[in-house]
Amino acid sequence: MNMDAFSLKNKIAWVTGGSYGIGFAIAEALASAGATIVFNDIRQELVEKGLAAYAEKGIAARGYVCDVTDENAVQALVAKVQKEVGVIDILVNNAGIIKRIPMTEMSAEDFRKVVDVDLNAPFICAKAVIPAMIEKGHGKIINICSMMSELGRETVSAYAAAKGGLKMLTRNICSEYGEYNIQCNGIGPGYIETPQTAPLRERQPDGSRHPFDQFIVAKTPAARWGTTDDLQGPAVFLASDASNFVNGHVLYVDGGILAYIGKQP
Ligand code: NAP
Ligand code: GCO
Repeated sequence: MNMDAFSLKNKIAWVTGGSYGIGFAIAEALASAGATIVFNDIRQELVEKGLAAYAEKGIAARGYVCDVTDENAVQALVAKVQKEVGVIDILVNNAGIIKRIPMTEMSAEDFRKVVDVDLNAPFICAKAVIPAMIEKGHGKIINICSMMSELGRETVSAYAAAKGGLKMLTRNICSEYGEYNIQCNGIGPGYIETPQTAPLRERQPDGSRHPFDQFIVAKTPAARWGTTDDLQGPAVFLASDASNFVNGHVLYVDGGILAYIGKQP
């Protein structure tokens, strides 16, 4: 097998919400495989922070301020990137939020906000890049799903509904655009150490580990939280020609959580 299949040389990758966290790690990996990195974030200071972080890694990324829930802003961003950098070959729908509120206490407005960022925005961004991918004859879309694409848990109703929908949007983009050599797959990270999960790992006042931290470690065959590094290889695979016959799939990078009933107490 020719390992060049994993190369992303001459490819342009757009990672939404890529200033830090999982998006940044995935962008770093795609850059290591040769891709030119474009990222956006919702605030200028975050874009600046991201640019500095990429520069520290020797990556000449392009950063733009854009709220991925704003279709006009996304369309304008894609046109600007196309003019300044080139046609986007790889889209990573990474930007996401979570609100942990018991469902009966969650406002409809909060529910809508989570669905807007975690499901509507991936639709908006994919819709914006697909026409040029069709014209170019290829494209890769990677949707960052979640354990909650498969499982529910208390307080994350909006997030689980959105991430479950994102799994089906992934399958539908595959179904509708596979004939144009566009592969749309998901990555389903397990529990990963990022700012988004920091509240679930906070040390207790007595110095003990957070109960949820202990729960997740017990639920994970790997007996640890994931790190953003764990997602880098899977992302390069799904962004590269090595996965040209993989479509509509969600690759769970979860240390085995989904396979495991859990350790007997
Ligand atoms: P994070 O640390 O909260 O980072 C999310 C990024 O998305 C931030 O840069 C955030 O910018 C940006 N963002 C949020 N709303 C946006 C919008 N409307 N427009 C543009 N950018 C926006 O999250 P993470 O842990 O890295 O997670 C990244 C993705 O992986 C999310 O989709 C998350 O659901 C998913 N995921 C995470 C885990 C985990 O355990 N961490 C596991 C499975 C899936 P701001 O800082 O300005 O909000
Ligand atoms: C939570 C966590 C999870 C992770 C991730 C798991 O509150 O349960 O935030 O939702 O973010 O999505 O795959």
